[in-house]
Amino acid sequence: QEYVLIKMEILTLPPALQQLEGKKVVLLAATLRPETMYGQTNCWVLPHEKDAIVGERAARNMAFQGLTPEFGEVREVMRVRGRDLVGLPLRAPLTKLCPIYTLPMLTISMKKGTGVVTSVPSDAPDDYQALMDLKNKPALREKYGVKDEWVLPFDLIPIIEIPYKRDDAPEGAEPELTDLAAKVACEEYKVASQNDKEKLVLAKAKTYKLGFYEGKMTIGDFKGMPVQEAKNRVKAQMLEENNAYSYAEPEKEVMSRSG
Ligand code: ZZB
Repeated sequence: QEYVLIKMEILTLPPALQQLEGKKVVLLAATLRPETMYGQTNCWVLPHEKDAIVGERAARNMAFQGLTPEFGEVREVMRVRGRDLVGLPLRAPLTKLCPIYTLPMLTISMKKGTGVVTSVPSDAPDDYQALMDLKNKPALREKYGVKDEWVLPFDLIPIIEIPYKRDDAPEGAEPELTDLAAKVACEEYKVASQNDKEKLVLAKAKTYKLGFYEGKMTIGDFKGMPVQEAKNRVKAQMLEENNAYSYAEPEKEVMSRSG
């Protein structure tokens, strides 16, 4: 899997990261959709007590791709819990919003990417639903210590226009144009919470496919361009401006002997 790791700079360090005071500290979020970074509204971390935030697996993979100071070596500075990272103000590339905040998402996999996930609720159904859960459920915000102002003012940013056809549309019907494909897909598949795994798989497959093959950028330097072309251009631009790294990951964990 060929990911882009985007740098999300922490603007104010939380107590848990005080020992890094004076340094520039970034969260690295793995994305397969660099062209959607214009639509970021927040960042996700897994808040459960038991999880360290940067997967050791990801750190080891990075070390073997020249992303650490010494090839193949990971130096652990400290461990942080996802919970301690909720509510960080971040500056992320390309989105017009600054700061955006880290929020809890309960379905993050620590076996994929870095465990930090950037959120594009206009085009990623998981992000859309997790954001709606937080917006609509004060009890959920309270449970994870999420302040209203980290969530409620943040609206979807339209970035890609897609001709969307519902599965049950009559043969030959015109597709409806949408620039909020994730919302439309969550509605089509009746997703009610971020834990609706099966429905979200369908919604995600559909938005991935439509977005990639038929989407057109409506924002940014590559406005008007098909997503397929814009993707590598946006990626190259972020790499050039030192806002991102290229990062590959084996589909299966082939590097681990024990697994
Ligand atoms: C921004 C984005 C915009 C994404 C979009 C998707 C979409 P995949 O295909 O299953 O490998 N992601 C990254 N790491 C994790 C993780 N550890 N746990 C859960 N989700 C993670 O999924 C890769 C995508 O899942 C990544 O690309 C990231 O979200 C998220 F419009 O980044 B993406 C239709 C999807 N659209």
